[in-house]
Amino acid sequence: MTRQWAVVTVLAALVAGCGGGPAGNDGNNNPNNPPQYPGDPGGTPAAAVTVDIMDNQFNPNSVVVAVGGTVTFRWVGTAGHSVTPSGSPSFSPTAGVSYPPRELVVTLTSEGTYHYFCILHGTSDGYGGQGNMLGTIVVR
Ligand SMILES: [Cu+2]
Repeated sequence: MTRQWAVVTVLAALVAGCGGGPAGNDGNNNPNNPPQYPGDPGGTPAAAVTVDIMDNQFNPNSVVVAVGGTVTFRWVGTAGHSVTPSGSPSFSPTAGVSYPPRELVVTLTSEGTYHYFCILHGTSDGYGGQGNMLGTIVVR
């Protein structure tokens, strides 16, 4: 293989990866291949953070808050999106498919790693989803 072809092959692999979400997460309907939630972003826990709900991603998709801190979800995209907890621990309140202008404030009172997704553009533990709207809240 020439060097040129090697470059083309690598670029093609990168482009393919962008369309299908994280590598290894193509089989969203496969319970043996569950969605991969973002990891702990590190850093100092904040008392209050804001997550923008874009078309179609949570930005940032992983945050660290202190115990008793808040996450404010702010709908800024034009499409409908939900904030739906996945697994345990869970949080409340949550939001069904909603449109801007809307904000949802969640207070996290217990340490843990919380996962959530959009029911239209994320996945629920490997079943029936599509896309890549997955988010993580780390409370510590
Ligand atoms: Cu969505």
